[in-house]
Amino acid sequence: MKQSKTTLAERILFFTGQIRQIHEVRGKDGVGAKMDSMDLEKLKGITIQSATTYCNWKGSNINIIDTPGHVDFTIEVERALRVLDGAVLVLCSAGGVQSQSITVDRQMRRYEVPRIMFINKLDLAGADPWKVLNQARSKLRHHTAAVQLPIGLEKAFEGLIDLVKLKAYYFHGKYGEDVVVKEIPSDMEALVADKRRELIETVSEVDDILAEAFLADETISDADLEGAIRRATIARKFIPVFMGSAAKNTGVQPLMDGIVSYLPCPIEVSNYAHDLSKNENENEVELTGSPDGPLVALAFKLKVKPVGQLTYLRIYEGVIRKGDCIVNVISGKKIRVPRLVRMHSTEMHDIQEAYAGQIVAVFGVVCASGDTFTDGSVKYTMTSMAVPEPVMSLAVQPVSKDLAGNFSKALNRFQREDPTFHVGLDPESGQTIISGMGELHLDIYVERMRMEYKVAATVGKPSVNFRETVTKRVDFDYLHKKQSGGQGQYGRVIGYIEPLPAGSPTKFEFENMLIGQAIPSNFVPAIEKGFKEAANSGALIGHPVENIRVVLTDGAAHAVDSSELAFKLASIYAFRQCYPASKPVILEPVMLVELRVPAEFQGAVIGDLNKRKCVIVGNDQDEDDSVITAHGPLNNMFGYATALRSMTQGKGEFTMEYKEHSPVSNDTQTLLIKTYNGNKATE
Ligand SMILES: Nc1nc2c(ncn2[C@@H]2O[C@H](COP(=O)(O)OP(=O)(O)OP(=O)(O)O)[C@@H](O)[C@H]2O)c(=O)[nH]1
Ligand SMILES: [Mg+2]
Repeated sequence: MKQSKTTLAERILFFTGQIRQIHEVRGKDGVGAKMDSMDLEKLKGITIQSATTYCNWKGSNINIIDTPGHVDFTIEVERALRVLDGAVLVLCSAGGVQSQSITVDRQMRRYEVPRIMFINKLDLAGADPWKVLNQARSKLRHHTAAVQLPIGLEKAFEGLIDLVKLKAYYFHGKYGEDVVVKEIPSDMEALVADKRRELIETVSEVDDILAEAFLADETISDADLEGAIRRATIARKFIPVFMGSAAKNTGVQPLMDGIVSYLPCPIEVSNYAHDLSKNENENEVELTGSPDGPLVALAFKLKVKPVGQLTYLRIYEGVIRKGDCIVNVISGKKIRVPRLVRMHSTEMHDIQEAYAGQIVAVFGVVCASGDTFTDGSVKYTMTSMAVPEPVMSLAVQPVSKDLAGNFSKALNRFQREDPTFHVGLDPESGQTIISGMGELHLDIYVERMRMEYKVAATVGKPSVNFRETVTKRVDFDYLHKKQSGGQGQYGRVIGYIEPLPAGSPTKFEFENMLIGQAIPSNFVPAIEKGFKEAANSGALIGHPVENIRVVLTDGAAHAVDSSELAFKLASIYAFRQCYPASKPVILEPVMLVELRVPAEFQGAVIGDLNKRKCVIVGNDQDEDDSVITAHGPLNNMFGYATALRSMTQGKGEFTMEYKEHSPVSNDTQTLLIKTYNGNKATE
């Protein structure tokens, strides 16, 4: 069940005057929400890319990023959390803490982002904010308490009580724009007293000032309580819980008040950079967050437009002005800022200058995402976001040759914009291979290629690159002789092939150990070439043969009929003849897999890993999670993201990286050879 982040963002933009009209995600008017601007987002009703906007609420400037919820687009969440000073974790009051909530909450923790929680959809049947709050305590280990109480629930949901100010709020007018403040209904006074006490107690546990007043039984004013909640939230020791219904326009304005009251402003957050002019161990500098210092800005996202690159910047210190020269600390390049804008989803609003704390975009500045810009007076770099490695690959091909231009244009753009999307060529088949975070991730790009670039593409099955190798020394002695009519061919090669010792830096070695003039030395390069060519395609399944040494010890030549071609052919045939006797094996890429799953799923996950022929090399407990390390064949891991997601209700995370090529099992080898020969026979 979706949490409605985009629906909530739409209300925020409406109440802050950034949009004049509310449009629903997949609404009947066909317009769609402001923050889901991409055609495919409107079509599917899901957020694929995060959208950036800004607003002003009661005098405070707020930059907002609406992120996708789906784990395949996790990079969008990573980069948003990298640059935001505070976050609103939106939960559904019926669905509660879901798998993606856990993942996102873990990311918020990684970037040490203070957060508040919004329990949405109180109008839904089965809405139970207290159940969700308890789940946050147990599943997310949040130290948390409600700062509001609902007046009525489900169909009868009509307003909220503010536990700090002790007032009741109702939302009148067509869009709930008219907030009516009333006294607390008398039948709710006891409950309110109870919940307020719970709030004070919970905050007291992590705030000494409030604890003192609470223990001394002093009366606690609104301002005391508000101050304590703010301190505890910014210190990431407490998460205040707000409630409402975004779609019914109930509770959005108090949430905005909460964002201003409890989340930090830029100068209250510590941000660090590395000073490249200093030693590695002592180069961390704290940024002031003030406009007075030298400019330090992080490029966290970019978009490739037909007319140039749009680069999103978070400014951490200093000021940036249109026309300024800024320096890319990574490349050392000095660039003039031709255009400075504030993004309102896809709209660009031109501005002349921007300050520390703001999120803006520059147009026409080429850089990579993760680059740091300064005014040139300092050499600071900021750490970039965590970029996970792609987990699966697919072969793609445009259906017709005419589409090749647009096909590569689209892939180039996607690859530059999304660091989790990789494009490569399969050296063996020459096909374009795309890699990414999961099936949805790759599907979306194939779909975008069709919608935005009019390129229909065929998609293959995921595959891995096998290799072959020899395990035993074998001798060869091959005479290639053709002396009937015309120019003859004559060449004889004698020697052996053997496996290279483990850990050799090269994958193919050729050694000439000829003594005397059995073969004139000018033919030796052709012999080496012949063996190399033959090793390009092993006899087992046609994949390259690696870790092999070819030694030439003897041979024979003919005064007239020997030629480079004759010796090259002799070598190719010699290799093919002796290769089967060398006990060749197929090698497959083996991955280092690291999993983190809630302990309750450990048994199921390990059982499945065994079935996939993974070897478990580590299994540790980390709080409620099991951290499992395994080595497993990539070929058995396709679809694993999906499998793990369903095995663990989406709560499992894993990373996978290439470790080495190792021999496949005998059964697998037999099967692969059978398939290869079968395919060859049908060709
Ligand atoms: N009953 C009810 N429905 C709501 C409420 N708020 C939003 N919805 C509906 O729930 C759905 C939420 O969709 P989105 O706003 O796109 O959710 P999201 O969290 O942005 O989804 P992703 O970005 O794809 O992760 C929409 O169909 C909304 O109409 C609410 O308060 N009550
Ligand atoms: Mg959304």
